Amino acid sequence: AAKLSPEKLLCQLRDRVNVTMIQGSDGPFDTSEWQQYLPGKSLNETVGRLGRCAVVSSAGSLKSSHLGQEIDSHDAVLRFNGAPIRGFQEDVGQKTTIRLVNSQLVTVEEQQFLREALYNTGILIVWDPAPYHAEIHEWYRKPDYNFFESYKSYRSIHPEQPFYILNPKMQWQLWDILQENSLEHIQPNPPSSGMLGIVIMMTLCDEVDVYEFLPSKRQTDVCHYYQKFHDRACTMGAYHPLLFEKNLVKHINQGTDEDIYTHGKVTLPGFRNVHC
Ligand code: NCC
Repeated sequence: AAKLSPEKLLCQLRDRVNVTMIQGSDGPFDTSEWQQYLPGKSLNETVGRLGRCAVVSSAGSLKSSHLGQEIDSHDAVLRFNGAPIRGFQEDVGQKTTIRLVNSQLVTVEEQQFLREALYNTGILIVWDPAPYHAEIHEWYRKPDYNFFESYKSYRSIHPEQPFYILNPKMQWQLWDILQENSLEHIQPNPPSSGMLGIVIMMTLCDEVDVYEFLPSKRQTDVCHYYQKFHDRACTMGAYHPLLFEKNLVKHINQGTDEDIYTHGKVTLPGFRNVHC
């Protein structure tokens, strides 16, 4: 497969990756029971039009980065899973507009998820690794993690907090583009939360700065900025096609290599500003 130019690749992402949240009109969620749980407003209505946005990876290389102020200067900030703020503001900032969590966290770590104050700020979005190009009905019958009951519990405890379920079609539309633009065969596992979050923000914002997804000079085997755990697979990928995601993001970066090296920063256009 020949690699597309950055401009063409951006057009493919804009036109083929359909970023939507599950709505009450989507079967099998079109029941009166589900109507009580799914948010009434769309994500677009909830966030409004966003200008400059930041996506903060959870990488260990954020430690001692002093990027907090720069990150908080954005109109909106997206974070992942259980990535904390308290005690790390200097490096990762304190604003959280959206938190994207995987279904494993919501299910396996349900008690923490329901209790920890960390999750009560901003808009929550959960995603689940659905079978390849499965219809919503098929996915609903066999999700990777059955997070639906935990989702309902959370909604009952925090009915005012917007909490969306990502339409699972998006991950495979994105995966297809990753595969088409890679020379190697990619295992059919869904993209990481990081890559999904980047594309979600590209649909909502005019411009997206991504921090420490492409590692800076601080690159380390320490998995997360908030833990002492070492594992190179966190940065390079094992289950998720992380290396391919990072190559693609590098290809469409509109910022400088210097910004990557010093700040781990990549700048991407929002899809509104992509003209095909
Ligand atoms: O680690 P995780 O990811 O929560 O990180 C969020 C995103 O940041 C980017 N990242 C992270 C670490 C690193 N050294 N380099 C990076 O680039 C990645 O883009 C990553 O997606 C996930 O994607 O949802 C993941 O979730 C964890 C875990 O489930 C959650 O943290 C909840 O505890 C997965 N780890 C395990 O299952 C052990 C991880 O594989 C993927």
